[in-house]
This record gives sequence, C-alpha cells and structure tokens, in this order.
Amino acid sequence: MTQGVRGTRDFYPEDMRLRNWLFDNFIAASLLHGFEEYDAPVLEHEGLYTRKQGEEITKQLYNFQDKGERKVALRPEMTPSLARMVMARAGSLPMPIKWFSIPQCWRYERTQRGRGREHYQWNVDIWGTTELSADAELISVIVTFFEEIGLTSEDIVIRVSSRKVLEEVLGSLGVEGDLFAKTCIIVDKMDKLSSEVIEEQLSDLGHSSEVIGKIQSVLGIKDMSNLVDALGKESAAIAELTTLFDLIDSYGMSEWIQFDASIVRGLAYYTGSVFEAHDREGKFRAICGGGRYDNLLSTLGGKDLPATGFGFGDMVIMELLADKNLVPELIGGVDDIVLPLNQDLRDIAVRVAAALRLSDRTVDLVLEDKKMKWAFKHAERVGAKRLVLLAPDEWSRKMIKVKDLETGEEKEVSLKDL
Ligand code: PZH
Repeated sequence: MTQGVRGTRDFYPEDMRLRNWLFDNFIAASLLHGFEEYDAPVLEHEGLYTRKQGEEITKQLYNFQDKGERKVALRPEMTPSLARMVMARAGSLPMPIKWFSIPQCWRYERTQRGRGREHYQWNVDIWGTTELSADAELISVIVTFFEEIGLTSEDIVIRVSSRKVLEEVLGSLGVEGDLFAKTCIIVDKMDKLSSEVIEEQLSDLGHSSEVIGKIQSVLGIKDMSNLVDALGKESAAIAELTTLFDLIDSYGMSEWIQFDASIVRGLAYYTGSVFEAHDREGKFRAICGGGRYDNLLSTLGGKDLPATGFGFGDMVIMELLADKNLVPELIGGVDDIVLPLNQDLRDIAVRVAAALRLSDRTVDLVLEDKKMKWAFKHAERVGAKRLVLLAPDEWSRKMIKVKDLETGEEKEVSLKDL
C-alpha cells in the first residue's frame, strides 16, 4: 500500500520546498498589492456547484453522500466558497474586499486519462467595485508574480477580452441569458476541439448557421481597430476594453497584454472582462485565467455584488518553469549541525543546540552516534552553513570546534562566543 488515492500527489520534502517557494511568491505578490488571506473548508454542500450550463467543472464534481446522507463535494474551485462567505456577512464587510487564498481544488473525471484529480489554485479576488481599476490591479498582481519568478513578457502573453463582445453580437441575434452562458462554455473549448466538433455543439444548442458564422468571425478578431469595425464606436464592450487597456498602459504592463476576442473563459458566471495568461510559444495550457463576475450572488440566492478575480494553478506554471530552466535549486535551510563525538557529550550538545536555537539559528542536532565523515555528507545534503563539533579534547578546555562550511575556516570558540 504505497500508492495514494488515484490522481493525488505526495509532496516529499524536496517537492514541498518547491511548493513553498511557489506559494511564497503567490503570497508576496498578493500582499504587495494589499490583499488579505482567507480560507474555507475543502468540503462544501454539493448544491453550491449545481449550475446547469454544462461546464466541465460541474460535470467533474468530486461528490458523495456523507454518513448523515448529506450530499457534499470536494470543492472544484474557490469562488463559490468565497461567494458564500461574502454573502454570510453581507452588509457588515467593508467594501471593497481584497482577498486571496491558495486552496486545494478537486475534480473527478470518469475518463481514464491519468490526469490529476487535485491541484492548488491561487485565487485573488476583489469584491464590491465595478471599477475596471480592480481588473487592472489583478493583472498587475499576476505580472508582479511572473517578474518575481523570472518570467518576462517575452515568455508570457496575457490575452484579454470582455464577455460583452460576444454578448453584444449575439444579443442582436436574440441569444441571451442561459443560452449565452452555454455558448461561451462551448466557445472556450475552441483551442482544444476541432472546428467541426465546435460547430456541431453550437448547432446542438440550437444556433443557426448564421449565428455560428457570426460567432466564428467575431472570435477571430485580435485587434482593437477591427473590433471597432465589427461592433461600432458606440459599443459598451469597446468603451470598457479601451478603459482597461488605458489603465494597463498606466501600469506599464502593455507589453504583456494582447486583445483576443476568443477569450471567453469556460465558467458560466463571467460577465465582463476576461483574461488568460499563456506561454508565448503555445506549448502549454492556460497558466491562469479570470475575469469579472458581477451576478454570481443572485444565482446563489443572494443580492448581487460586483466582483472580479482570477485562479492560478500550481501545475502548468511549474511545467513552464522547467521548460525554461527557471526552477530554482532549493536546499534545506539549516544553519548549524551540532555533532557530539561521543555519548558523554550528548548532554552538552543538547545545551549548545538549545542556545543556538534561542539566538534564532536553525539547528540540526545529530541524534545518533555518527562519525565526522557522515556529518560532512549530511551537511552537504541539508545545505548547512556550519558544523559545530563537541569533541572530548576541546570540551575538556570548555571549547567547541566550529567549521564554517562555506569558507572552510575552522576555529575553537567558547559556548558564550558561539
Ligand atoms: N479547478 C478545477 C480543477 C480541479 C482540480 C484539477 C484541475 C482543475 Br487537478
């Protein structure tokens, strides 16, 4: 029984060092922008995710009945939990809310594709403002994170659009509401499925060939001036995107950004700006994605509050960093290894270790009888800075031998000086 549950990962210390490094960078970019951390249970009522628009995320729900016959699910995403928490304190939370979290999210696929069933997803959200400055601020969080970990705008492009683009075009053809949300979910799969399959799915939804042709022509637009030609100068979508791109310019982030009408995101609840980050070479799936979702609370039985946010998984980014040779080599953080050279010196070694720890040094006290040779190898493995030796001769003079492993320098010091 060495294997965990199918689709789950173990994190050995070397994996955990990397995961912590990644999360520390998520946290740093969030805090730098004034966000506060929150958390919620991994187990939620299944009803929090029952949406009927055919999203992959709700089709793959990891759900079951608990021993009290309650229908529960492991969260597939964080936004509904966040919405629940905001709703529970509606009226008493000072707005805008700027919160982030790094939850583990789950999916259950029946297909045997050997894909993971859990991942961690950094979530950053702003609630309580309709201002596009919030959407721009979120993009700044993402760009800051990329820069922190060594990625540049030559590696990454953030594709931006607004659901209002397609909404305006399809609205004039009578496609609205639920049907519009379902259409976006199909359109979102355009880079994964063939155009024949997409056309078939759109026609199964009841769209005429005129509507399908219109969708295809609009989604091909990658340039704002062509969008103006398609939607007209009076378009609300154009006004919104122009404001957003001006803001992005003020942040100095324009080289990261590209308008792309094919970005609609595969979740039903998006209402306005939407964005996805991709590697420019196009080798990987989307690195992160998000957008505005102003109407989510009413679908959960509450009073709507404007909101915008993004989700950023822990897997694609690590694949990309590996591809670019940007995965840092991390070694453990031990300052000192304390080694008593015989058992009579264990008691004093314990006291030496305690004194060092009191002065905030991280200490690995060798627990068994070990030789110097072992200690050197061990020091290398854990990346220790000093070897602190309790040796009989030196200790008979109340001295401790210290070897600086970075410079190779050796000296004898008293406990006080150590
Ligand atoms: N956010 C849905 C999701 C959950 C787990 C994995 C991937 C996606 Br693994």
